[in-house]
Amino acid sequence: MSQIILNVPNISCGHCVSSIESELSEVDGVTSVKGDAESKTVMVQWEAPASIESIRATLQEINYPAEP
Ligand SMILES: [Cu+2]
Repeated sequence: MSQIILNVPNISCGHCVSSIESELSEVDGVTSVKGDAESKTVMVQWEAPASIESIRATLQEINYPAEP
C-alpha cells in the first residue's frame, strides 16, 4: 500500500473536501481519502491498479490539481 499527503490549493471549504473525497474514492484501487480544508491537504492511500499518476490526473480533472 502507498500513501501520500498532497497539497491542493483550490480547497476552500468542507464542500471541496467532500467532492474530492467522493471523486477520489471512486478511483479503482484507492482505499482511503481524507481531506482537510484548513491545511488544504488530502491524504490518499492506494494500491494497484491506482497510481500517483491516476490520482493526480483525477484531481486535475475535477479542478483540484495537486501541487508538485
Ligand atoms: Cu469548497
